[in-house]
Amino acid sequence: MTGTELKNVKVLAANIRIDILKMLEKRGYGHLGGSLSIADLMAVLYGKQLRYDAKNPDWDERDMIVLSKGHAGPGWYCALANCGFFDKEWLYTLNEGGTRLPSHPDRTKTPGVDMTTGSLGQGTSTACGMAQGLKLKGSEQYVYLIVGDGELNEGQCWEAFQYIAAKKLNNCIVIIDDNKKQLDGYTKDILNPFSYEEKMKAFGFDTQVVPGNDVEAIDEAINRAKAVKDSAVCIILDNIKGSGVKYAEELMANHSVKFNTEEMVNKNHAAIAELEAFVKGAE
Ligand SMILES: Cc1ncc(C[n+]2csc(CCOP(=O)(O)OP(=O)(O)O)c2C)c(N)n1
Ligand SMILES: [Mg+2]
Repeated sequence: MTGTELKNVKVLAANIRIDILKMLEKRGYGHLGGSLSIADLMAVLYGKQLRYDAKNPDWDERDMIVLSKGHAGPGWYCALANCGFFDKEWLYTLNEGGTRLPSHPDRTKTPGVDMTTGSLGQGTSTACGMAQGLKLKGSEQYVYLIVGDGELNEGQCWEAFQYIAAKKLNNCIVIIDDNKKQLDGYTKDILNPFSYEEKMKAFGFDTQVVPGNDVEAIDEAINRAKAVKDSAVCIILDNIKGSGVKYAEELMANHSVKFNTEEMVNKNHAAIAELEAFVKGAE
């Protein structure tokens, strides 16, 4: 990454976080931790790696994202809004009747969303099918499959991974958001997964582990993954649920959060102000 690219991606990540905080506070509640933990990844994808045309979201040669951990939809919507897919005002209609931004992504409703998700596990299979279809067509498009660590409790994921690895679908970049927590606790306490790295390697994936909040490391890992020609590829984000927003990282129950107390609203406003100061300082 050049210095300018790095700055732009960091600013994009901060803007995504600002909008996540604002939209969820406006809604009164929402999936805070898992949306924040994909902010840096989304910034690298939309700020650097992804081929897309925001004014023509159905462009034939676009890369595609399958956000299998669909409850982090708000994080994705904020990336799309910041990159010109739709007006930022839409963010404040999250999950309302008639909205174009339902709580979980719906490919029939939101520009830039190519696969409907929300039932955990299923996105792994749909991404696998999309990647296989693109391979058969001889297309150079990529599918970025984003999976949660808790989501990996779903057996369906492992069936899809077995297929992706066996067929060497290196156009499906599997990204595991290992943010250590799932809905109501630590992933290791609920169903100890042992080592995802060893598991993915054993399945046949070229596997890299990178800090989930280091945009340069994420970018380099994607570059490396794209250069792998003879096997499936996986990037594990060593991450923190709520990443990049201190109060959210420190909150134990940070999966779905309510903004119904003065304390929460104050903490949220302070976090927004801090991120806005960073963006201003970078200008
Ligand atoms: C099949 C299915 N079972 C249960 C749920 C409810 N659910 C939503 S999010 C979640 C926890 C997911 O944890 P993780 O994948 O680690 O996501 P993150 O930490 O990124 O929020 C659960 C159980 C669901 N959406 N789909
Ligand atoms: Mg998790």
